[in-house]
Amino acid sequence: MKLYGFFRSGTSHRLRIALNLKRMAYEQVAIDLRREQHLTDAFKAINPQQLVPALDVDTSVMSQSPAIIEWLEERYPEPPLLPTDADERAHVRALAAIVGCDIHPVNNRRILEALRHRFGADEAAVNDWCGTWIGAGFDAFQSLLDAGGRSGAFACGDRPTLADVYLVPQIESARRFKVDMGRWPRLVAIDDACGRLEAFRCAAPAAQPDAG
Ligand SMILES: N[C@@H](CCC(=O)N[C@@H](CS)C(=O)NCC(=O)O)C(=O)O
Repeated sequence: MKLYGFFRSGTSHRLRIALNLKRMAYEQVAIDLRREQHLTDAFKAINPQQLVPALDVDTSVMSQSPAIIEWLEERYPEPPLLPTDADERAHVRALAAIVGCDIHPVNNRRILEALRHRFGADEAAVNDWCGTWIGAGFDAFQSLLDAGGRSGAFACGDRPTLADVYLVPQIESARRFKVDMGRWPRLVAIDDACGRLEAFRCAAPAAQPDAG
């Protein structure tokens, strides 16, 4: 497998975590978003949407991290990233969707570039924008955890699920945008628990060959 990604991209980060948890071997191809390598014709031929990540699995090139992660779960069910119970699966998917559908898209690079160049936002305004949507999403994430009354070190029980796969990169990004994580102690505790697992540590942006 060949993963086209960028060390600091949250969606690449979440896919690396999922691949590592599934113990998949993969080669990495760095697409430097700072140098707009994703906007080249060469990368457009790989992913017409010109976003990372993309995963070349020999028979096809897949895009959209949620679709790729669900494919991984179906194709390589062990270890599972979703609970067996349907209600629990819905809970885990809801937590993942808070990040994947409601936080990440509005804080993506191209949105922030539009805020800067079309609407004159400076870095303080950009951080404020990101903090607003991260805060709203993390409030909901933590409320859902508190309301669920589930125990365990991870978002849903004693082993990582999709909810953790999505949460950890979003916390990494929140810290980059200088969001004070003090408001969400439970999320910080989950991040710490994930950080004790090699699959998460090896997926961290700082651990990638293109980090810098
Ligand atoms: N929904 C897509 C989003 C992919 C995405 O937006 N990736 C970001 C990096 S985290 C990107 O390539 N951004 C380039 C840009 O915004 O210019 C997924 O989950 O794969």
